[in-house]
Amino acid sequence: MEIVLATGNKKKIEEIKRITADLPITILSLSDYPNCPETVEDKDTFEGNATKKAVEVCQCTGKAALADDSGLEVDALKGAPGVYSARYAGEGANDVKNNEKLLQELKNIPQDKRTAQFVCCMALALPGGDVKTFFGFAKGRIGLEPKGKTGFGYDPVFTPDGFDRTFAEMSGEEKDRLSHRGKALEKLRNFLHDRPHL
Ligand code: ITT
Repeated sequence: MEIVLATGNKKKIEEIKRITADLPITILSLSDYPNCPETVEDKDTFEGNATKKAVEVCQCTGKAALADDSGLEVDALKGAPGVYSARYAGEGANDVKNNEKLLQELKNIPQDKRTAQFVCCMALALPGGDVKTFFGFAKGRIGLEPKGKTGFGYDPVFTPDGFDRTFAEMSGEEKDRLSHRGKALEKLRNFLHDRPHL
């Protein structure tokens, strides 16, 4: 089965390819379809944005499309940055600026109140019109300073529950076993396993 990955985020592509390497699917990327327009992410839920991205790419390519909408929900910030995680620091935001803003917002919050979770919604849109969504969550806490060099996004400030290292201090494979994306893709794996002829 061929699936087009409906994401422009190279780090997500790397993780999704690594986690699905043993599945009987061929992953195509948007660079194979340069005429597909970029989806405007204007929904206020992960599921809404993931579904919109997957459906638009499925319609444009005529092939099954898999989208990932994900982000970080911080309890002390009432769930922010949430669906706005990629652009938290505003126009021209990047990972360093987003992490700086997050640490600044949390500067008066004590360690035991810095709880957070990563959320990932993967949406699989099929050419017949069906859309399936799969969620994954990773609970943890936000540190006082960035640590580690691997991964992307908020990985240097996020330590998963039960560990004393950030995602950015772990190998990719270790992060995959614990991460929101790894868990959502585990559900996709089971879905595809039960439907070998999709
Ligand atoms: P696409 O929409 O093209 O897939 P994007 O980067 O804009 O790429 P999102 O809108 O889903 O993707 O935003 C996800 C943001 O959430 C991402 O840019 C990071 O800031 C954060 N994020 C998601 N998963 C993460 C992870 O595994 N580790 C660290 N940060 C993550």
